[in-house]
Amino acid sequence: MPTAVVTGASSGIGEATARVLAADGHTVFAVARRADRISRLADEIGGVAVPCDITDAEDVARLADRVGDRLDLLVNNAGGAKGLDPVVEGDLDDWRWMYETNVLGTVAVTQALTPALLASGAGTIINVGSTAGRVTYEGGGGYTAAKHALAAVTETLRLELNGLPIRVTEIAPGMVKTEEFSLTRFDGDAERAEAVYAGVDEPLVAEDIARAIAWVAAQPHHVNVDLMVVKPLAQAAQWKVHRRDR
Ligand code: 8X3
Repeated sequence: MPTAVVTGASSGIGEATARVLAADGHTVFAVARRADRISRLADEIGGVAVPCDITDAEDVARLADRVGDRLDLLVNNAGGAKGLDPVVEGDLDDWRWMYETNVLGTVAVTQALTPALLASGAGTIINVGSTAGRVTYEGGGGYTAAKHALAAVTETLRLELNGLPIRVTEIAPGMVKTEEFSLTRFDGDAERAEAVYAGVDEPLVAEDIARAIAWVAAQPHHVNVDLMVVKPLAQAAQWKVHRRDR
């Protein structure tokens, strides 16, 4: 059975991805900080729960030990946004958190698991970026900077791994309505979180991105999908979102 590591598997895109990959025949290592959630998920999908804070070096080393010598697929999904303040008013702790989780955590996990991906002879790394890694928008400074950095890391990795049997993909979702993304951004303010999706017919849901990830992983190994940008029909651009009654 092929094996897959999915970070940020306790909810949203990560959880949905773990489910879809398991249904596609992977043994999934579900990785996140919240042990209770991933252990329930792992029980349901016949996977392995690995409690891990990807920004903690010891946790990441333990993850690599648990995965062992061989890994087919790494989905670096853990990350998120905090705040929607203009750059000149931004909270630097929020910026630090975004860089640590979206960028440095992804790099740490990738470093730790690359030997196992190489050992598979046909490894795949899929980094979950964002449309925020391709454009900028007011208030998005800390998040767009982190996701642009992640896009740069993904592209650099592809260059550096050229000639080795690991392909590297960035999936860049636009507006996805998940349980927690906007709640985290607005520090638990449910009203502000909900307003992001107000009047939008069918924002993407986590399963939409999970299916895209599974499709990329299912291509023959010589097919490297460099970048897949996925937005809801209602979102023509980062800033152009059709909303009912407006
Ligand atoms: C999420 C997309 O529009 O909130 O990655 O930056 S957005």
